[in-house]
Amino acid sequence: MYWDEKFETMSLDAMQDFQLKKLRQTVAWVYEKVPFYKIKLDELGIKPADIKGLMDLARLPFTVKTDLRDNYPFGLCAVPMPDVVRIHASSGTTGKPITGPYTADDLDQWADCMARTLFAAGVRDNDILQNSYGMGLFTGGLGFHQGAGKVGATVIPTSSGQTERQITIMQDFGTTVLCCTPSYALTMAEKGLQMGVNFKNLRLRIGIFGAEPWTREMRKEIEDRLSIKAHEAYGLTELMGPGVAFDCRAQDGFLHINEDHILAEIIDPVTGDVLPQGTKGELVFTAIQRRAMPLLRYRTRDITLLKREKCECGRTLIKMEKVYGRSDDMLIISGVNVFPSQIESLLLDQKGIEPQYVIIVRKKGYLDTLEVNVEAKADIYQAGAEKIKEVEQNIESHMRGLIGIGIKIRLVPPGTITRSEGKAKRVIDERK
Ligand code: DLL
Repeated sequence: MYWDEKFETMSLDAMQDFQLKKLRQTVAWVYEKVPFYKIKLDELGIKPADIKGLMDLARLPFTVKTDLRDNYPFGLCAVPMPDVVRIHASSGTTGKPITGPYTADDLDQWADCMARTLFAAGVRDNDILQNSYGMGLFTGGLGFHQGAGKVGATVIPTSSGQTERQITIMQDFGTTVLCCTPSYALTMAEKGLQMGVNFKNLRLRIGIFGAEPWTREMRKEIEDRLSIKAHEAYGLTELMGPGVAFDCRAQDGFLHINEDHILAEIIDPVTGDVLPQGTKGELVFTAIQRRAMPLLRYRTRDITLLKREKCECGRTLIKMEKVYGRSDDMLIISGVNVFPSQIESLLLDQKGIEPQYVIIVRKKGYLDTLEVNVEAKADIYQAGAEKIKEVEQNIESHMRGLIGIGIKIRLVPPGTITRSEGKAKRVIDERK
């Protein structure tokens, strides 16, 4: 069962023919409409007609985050303002926000990509979908809203926050599908428990989580606590928002990319060279159907790998592995590269702790040090200092064995780490 069987199960030959046609149209479009791209392509001596095969994608210039900031707010927009019907934006960590303008047709395509995401997770028109992604400039809220509208599910647009009310609504309205960030799902599970709710007795059966990295271990944790199947959505404001990639019933840690809309490549983040399938590197996307702001070879800074293989769900769309994290989130401790997600996955394997943690990076002399504050389970905390030390030491030696560097583990009292209602802040870098 597919939302769009034609494209989701297309043969590789047909897909590549389609992609080439759309890529050529897009390059011609931005060459004509966006001075930024005309200058870049002219500098490289490339005319739109030179794009003869998908191989030529690698000849096109990259677009990077600073290009968007330098052209803020609408310098990369390819249509006049009357044709723009919506603008989203992401806050960004520094400087100006990143803007995402859409034409009416762009919005429709986005809703379609979101409908594929929801349908693949098992959402149907008889579902009651609680949308707890932030509504507003963030693409999560409205992206899910429109997709759910296409599928015909009953939408409850709660947005994020007011967690107690979320749980009450979930009980009273009979929510069957929950959409929010994985860290907020965890916050809800905890609040529900405090309110005396047994999630097994609710109608909730599916969650669709994304917008931040989360490990397979975290997925299991959320599935157990909320008594649901947890699915995943991936995307970014620059490309449309959620709907870029989604997982299916295989739940194998890989997500199908809507490659009839977006071409994916993996590059070496240092040299910019395209890497072969199966190699981990930086994900680069080219939007081939959008008209308001189609980006060429946009460097996401997200680290993952691509894989094209038969999927048990029957979809032929290329797959990307769950995102390990962003290249800018990678920590280099004593010369060893560590992703916060690696720490999460090792941590969540351990006994005596809650899945609430924060990683603190400090500089001691010339050395960078890592400390992880993680909440103790209530019974461990009550058992006293000796028990706490034992758990800390167990986790430290487990981590040293697997990551190869010393990480200081500090158990903190239950409930003391700030709970997330959106994207969790898991790393505090005190070196900056
Ligand atoms: O987070 C869009 C979104 C909303 C995706 C709701 C899924 C669900 P931005 O705020 O622009 O857009 O942030 C995009 O978030 O480059 C990744 O680094 C990260 N990200 C998004 N989804 C995932 C995911 C939305 N499933 C940035 N796993 C991206 C890991 C993710 N990281």
